[in-house]
Amino acid sequence: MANHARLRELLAKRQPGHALPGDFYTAADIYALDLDVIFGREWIFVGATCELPKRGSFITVSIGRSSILILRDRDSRLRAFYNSCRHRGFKLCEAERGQIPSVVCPYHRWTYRLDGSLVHAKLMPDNFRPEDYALVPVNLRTVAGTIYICLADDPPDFTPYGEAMTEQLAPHGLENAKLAHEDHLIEYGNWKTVVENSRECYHCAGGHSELMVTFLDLYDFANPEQNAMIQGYWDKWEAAGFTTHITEGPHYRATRLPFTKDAQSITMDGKPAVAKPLGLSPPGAYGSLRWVHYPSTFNHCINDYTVLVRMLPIGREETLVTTKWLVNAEAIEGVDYTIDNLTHVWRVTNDQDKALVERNQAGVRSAGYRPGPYSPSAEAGVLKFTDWYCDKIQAYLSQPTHAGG
Ligand code: 3BY
Ligand code: FES
Ligand code: FE
Repeated sequence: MANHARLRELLAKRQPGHALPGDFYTAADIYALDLDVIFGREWIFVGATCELPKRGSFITVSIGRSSILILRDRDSRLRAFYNSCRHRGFKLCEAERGQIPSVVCPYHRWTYRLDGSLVHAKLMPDNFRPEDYALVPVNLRTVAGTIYICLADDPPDFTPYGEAMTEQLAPHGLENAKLAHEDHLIEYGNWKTVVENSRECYHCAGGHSELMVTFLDLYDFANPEQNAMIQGYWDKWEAAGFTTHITEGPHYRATRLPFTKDAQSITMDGKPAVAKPLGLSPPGAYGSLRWVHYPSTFNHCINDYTVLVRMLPIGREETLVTTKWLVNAEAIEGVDYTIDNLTHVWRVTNDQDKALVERNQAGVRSAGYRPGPYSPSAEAGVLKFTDWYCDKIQAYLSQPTHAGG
């Protein structure tokens, strides 16, 4: 585990408004600390409830060193467990998704009900008590069709985010969606390099020509002309019953913003990729709900699809970026949409971001790296994230049990 005196020194060395000292992106002990303090204690976005449509549907996801099994039980309730058998720890489910009537460990066939209780273990002695060997549960919450888990025994309060996003996501129909496509990308950069890259569009003009056909790079909220334009859209949307206020907390933010003129979706031609809308359509004016939840996701709810991007560390300088495209459950592939048209813009954008992240990581690794200042307007989101991260590390160091370390 990280040396606390050194960590305090590193945090103290950080200049306000600047990128983090290099060790935060490269050091093995800080990576281990991140898995514990951030990924072991915060609520982590994992996916959408529509990915588990039936009783027995499951998905698996790795958070740090633990694989987690998320499933829908016989009462249709979503549950999460460590994906580890209570016999000798065998990883129960290898597949990333599927459907099972019960959880059967492939090693010695211990069998669990979908509520995690152990129902069968052969050749065990008479005094063996199955009730002592249920799967180890993991905290799970859902909000408006999205799923979060927390590995901590005493998770942080989910309510403020849950309430805010219940309202913001209400029109977007995520509970009636289906997963149209999922993509995985490994980016060879520290997870914070990946998140920071996702929190700014400072690089968009030069780096994302396909995205910028429809995406408005809005950051200058002191610009009266821009604000009047946005307000025009907000008035129309508000009149149609959509929330337009910005929802913000220390670890999240949701904003409803327009696209470039006349665009209706984030596609190559600005036209909807899906013939059947997902959720309610704002009349006459389109835009997206852009929302972020630290440490693991940013998303866009558009009239015709929602794109969920999940970023999870799999190594010190290795991050798994998973992109999920949700569409109306009734939409038929090949009739109402094609995967290529639906996914093109975000697939090329993700590839471009992978290249940017990897070069950023390469430069940060250099002995000549000196953290520079963020743009106060264009990189406000990056600063918010790194400040949040430093606050979490600082709070950990200030705990009575660690303060002297
Ligand atoms: O991931 C799988 O395919 C395995 C099979 C048995 C339990 N688990 C669902
Ligand atoms: Fe699962 Fe033995 S480890 S049954
Ligand atoms: Fe980008």
